Amino acid sequence: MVGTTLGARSFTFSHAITRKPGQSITDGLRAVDTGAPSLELMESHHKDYVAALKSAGAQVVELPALEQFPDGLFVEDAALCLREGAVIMRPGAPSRLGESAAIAPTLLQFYEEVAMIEGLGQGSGYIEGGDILVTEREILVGLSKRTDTMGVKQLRDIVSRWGYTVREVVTPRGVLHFKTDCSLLDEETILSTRKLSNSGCFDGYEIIHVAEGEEAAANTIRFNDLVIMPSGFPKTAEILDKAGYHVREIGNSECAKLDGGMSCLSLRFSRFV
Ligand code: CIR
Repeated sequence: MVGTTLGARSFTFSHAITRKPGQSITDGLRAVDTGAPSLELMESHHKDYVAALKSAGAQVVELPALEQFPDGLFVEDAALCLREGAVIMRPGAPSRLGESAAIAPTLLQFYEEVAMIEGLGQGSGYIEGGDILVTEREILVGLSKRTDTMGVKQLRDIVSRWGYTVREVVTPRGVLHFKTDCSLLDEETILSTRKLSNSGCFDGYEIIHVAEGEEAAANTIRFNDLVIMPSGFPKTAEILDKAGYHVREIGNSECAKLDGGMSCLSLRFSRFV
């Protein structure tokens, strides 16, 4: 397999935080209404997702549902967890702003340093975790409807203290988050849609493209040795398998109705105690 170096900080993790879906998921944000998600089926997929993380070696902190935040299960958008510290995001979706405060107590259990993105007036200073791709050499942040330049600037100011370089890129029009269309597979390799990689933002990396017609397979997670991807994309699963990755497929039909996928459902990080 390509890139199995133990200790790669961009995909070697000890912990994950997840949040259970609640009854209010039917009010979750979505670009296009393709029908109400089933809580029962979503819960079942969520259990499989948590089990996959555990099988990859994660200690999983499973937070209870937050009914006042229908999108609260997409914990990735509320924070960025790095080895040196955590950064609490400031979601660009008004209904999700309060998720930041809700995740803070959990982060404080693990981190001495927890920084915050601040609002800067005139509706600026927004950033969501779904727009942030951490690779071994840099942090890419895609501007989107949820993430603006002032949000990226603040993130850069915070994480540059910890030695990280932030590169501002652009999320394609009509795509919710930067990582809706890409994922890290290893130190050098990105899984991407052609639409995103055509922008040139991954020049210098190895790129594996999702199969044509399987664009929704681009949002996966690499957690230690495992690549967790949504089920229903057999050609992309085969491409990854042939490239030597250990793939686990998880049902995502219900989260997909809310534009959510594998990365959104967890915060992944390392704490060595
Ligand atoms: C939203 O629109 O905010 C949610 N329904 C989906 C969030 C997905 N999060 C992610 O891609 N990181």
